[in-house]
Amino acid sequence: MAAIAQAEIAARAAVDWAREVAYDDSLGNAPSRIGENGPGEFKAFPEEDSTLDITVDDAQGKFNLNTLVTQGKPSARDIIMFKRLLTQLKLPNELADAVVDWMDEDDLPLPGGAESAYYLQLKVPYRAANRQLSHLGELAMVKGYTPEVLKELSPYVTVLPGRALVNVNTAVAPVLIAVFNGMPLNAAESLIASRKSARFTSVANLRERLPKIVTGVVDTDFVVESKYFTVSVISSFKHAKIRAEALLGLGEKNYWPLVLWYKVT
Ligand SMILES: [Ca+2]
Repeated sequence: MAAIAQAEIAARAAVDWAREVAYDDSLGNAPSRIGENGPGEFKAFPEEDSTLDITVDDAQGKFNLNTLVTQGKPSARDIIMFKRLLTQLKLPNELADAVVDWMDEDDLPLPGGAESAYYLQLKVPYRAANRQLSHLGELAMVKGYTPEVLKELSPYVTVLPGRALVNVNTAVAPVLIAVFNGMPLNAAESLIASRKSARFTSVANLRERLPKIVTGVVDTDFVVESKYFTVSVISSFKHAKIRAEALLGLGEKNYWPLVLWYKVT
């Protein structure tokens, strides 16, 4: 068999291994292996010259852009959060209007946005999707999302089905500041330090441990556990090497994770 095919089989096996990591994390047993670069123990083929580099990350540590529009309508509260993220990254607020227009069901542009009328005038014309994003790469079609912007933004945003919210146990400081109105950087950092010693077990538990300066917290703005995980794999077999990514979803009742998509990049 060609080495490239072997490398691909190993990458798919690695994604299956990652499903177990995500499942273990959802049960809260054993120390979580999420975010670690692993594994030492897993190898798809016994050959000396095959290697697997697998990272499983919590997808809900990032801001889910699909929360900006729910059932075709803009979600004002989530848009405010996204604008707070843009402000921190020193990116223009109009980017929020543009992606909301891209996803909302109507064809009426917001002040900083764009609808089909704009996209149909481009050299290669197309229409606004007017539905939620299917993957992060789709952003490149939206007004204002240049390669430079995408480079700045990508570490903090994601595209997940429906209303998958930010997990406060894994979100980085800029994402926490986006979620919580009035949270200064030092409060976000102390929250991160606090969860390192003990993760937030419930929304109520987070409320107790939140710095007093943060007010107006709404329980439905965030979660303390995740249903979605990303897997990144670098698989090499002899001279062949491939990179693959996958999204895992646990479903409502924490079933054995499904592979929602898998792609060789
Ligand atoms: Ca629209």
